[in-house]
Amino acid sequence: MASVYDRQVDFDTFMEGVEKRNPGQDEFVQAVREVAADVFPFIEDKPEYHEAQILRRIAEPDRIVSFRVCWEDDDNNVRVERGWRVQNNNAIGPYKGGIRFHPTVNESVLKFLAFEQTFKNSLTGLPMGGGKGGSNFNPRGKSDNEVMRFCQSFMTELYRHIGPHTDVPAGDIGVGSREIGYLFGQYKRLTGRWEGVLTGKGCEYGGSAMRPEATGYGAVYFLRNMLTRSEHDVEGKTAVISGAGNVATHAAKKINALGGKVLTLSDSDGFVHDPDGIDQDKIAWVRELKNERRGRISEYVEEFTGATYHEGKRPWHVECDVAMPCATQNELEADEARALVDNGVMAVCEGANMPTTKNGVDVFHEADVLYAPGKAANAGGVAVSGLEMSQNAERVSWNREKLDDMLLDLMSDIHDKCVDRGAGSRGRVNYVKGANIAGFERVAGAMLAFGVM
Ligand code: NDP
Ligand code: 2IT
Repeated sequence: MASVYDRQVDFDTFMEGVEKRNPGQDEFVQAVREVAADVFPFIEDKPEYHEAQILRRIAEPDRIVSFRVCWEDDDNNVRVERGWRVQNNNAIGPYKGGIRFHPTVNESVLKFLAFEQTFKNSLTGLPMGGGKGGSNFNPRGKSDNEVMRFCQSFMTELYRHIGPHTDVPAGDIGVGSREIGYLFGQYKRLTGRWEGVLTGKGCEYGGSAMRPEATGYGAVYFLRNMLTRSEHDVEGKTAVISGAGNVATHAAKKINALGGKVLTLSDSDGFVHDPDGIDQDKIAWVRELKNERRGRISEYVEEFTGATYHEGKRPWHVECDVAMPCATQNELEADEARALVDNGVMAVCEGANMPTTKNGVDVFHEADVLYAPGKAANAGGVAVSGLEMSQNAERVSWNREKLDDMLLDLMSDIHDKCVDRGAGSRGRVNYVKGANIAGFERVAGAMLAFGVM
């Protein structure tokens, strides 16, 4: 039997080792398994990758920094949370990836996100390695001052590990423009330097136009590329979207702009179904609800008649042409995937990271549904982050039109890479395989060049 030290271990032995070394880290093991399932057949006849243990090295973060974050709430209680930064791989550029504030954050979640980010960033073609950070801090119900104090305390630890040439964080769940402002301000105060250490900044202080929109718009551009390839279009299609945050609302806006109709949005408490369509005015209202009033999606039905709210439920049983999970990981399971297929879904395009479970993905593949994994479809966000880094380095700012054109090109390019590497029989494309192999090749090529480290 092969041991984990054999030069050419097989997939099962490799995964056994990953499980053994990462006990209880289910999300991380899930993400590694999904990539390894495609990479192993690809490197079968490439002994140099085996000998250099490339995949094993990518699946072992370069380092994980974890720290205590103390802050005082508005009633002067001392609160203690945990913060992390997972620096997964910097073979092709500085570590790059978001920061997530959510009570479900733990080391497994951040390790899976940093691992996925490594492949996603590679697919963009830009010089960015993979990282992710965050805290189990729950922003829900906190005042602006509490969030500010938390962010300042978080950055007081994080600042020594990041920099424009080492590691460049951005936003993710629970970290939007308000939080990036507090984090950037504290970094500047601590170091005395104004530099492009974070992306997703406000436009007043070095942020890029189109960055807030980029993930959601980019995901819809990817969806359109998939549909076009099979001679369809977004126009006239109904879309079921989960989430009501940055990615979900921008995806919804672009679906509307291209002539589609958005039927649902959700948050962690439930979803709203609006058969009349969630048009641009309604989306503007949702964005104000979420970003200014910090409200819940359930309030939608008090504002707009004809819509229904479904407490504790996810939207995947609503009949639609396309589905876009844009909330969080493992939010679309096999039975829900089956419901979508039974209802005639034609394409599933992920705005979130790993929102579909492994069994759910299998359902889509077996049913021949066009299915785009997050690491390809949601890469527009980090790609425009990369463009924000370029603008900061050059001390220039580009306009929306130029950036939107660049985003369109970047998404087409990622789509083409997936088609090229994921081509199957009878013109079919396995976008998961395409994204995994194309993402892997570039990082692996760089790692081989560096030798053993
Ligand atoms: P936001 O914080 O703006 O919105 C997150 C949304 O998802 C909220 O509606 C939130 O509801 C919901 N949500 C969060 N956690 C859960 C959960 N455990 N169960 C159900 N719903 C949940 O985050 P973003 O829109 O930025 O991120 C959404 C997804 O997109 C994430 O997977 C993120 O990693 C991914 N992503 C984000 C990018 C970006 O540029 N922002 C780039 C690429 C990917 P509630 O308010 O109830 O928590
Ligand atoms: O998951 C992601 O790609 C992000 N949260 C965005 C990362 C970034 O650095 O812009």
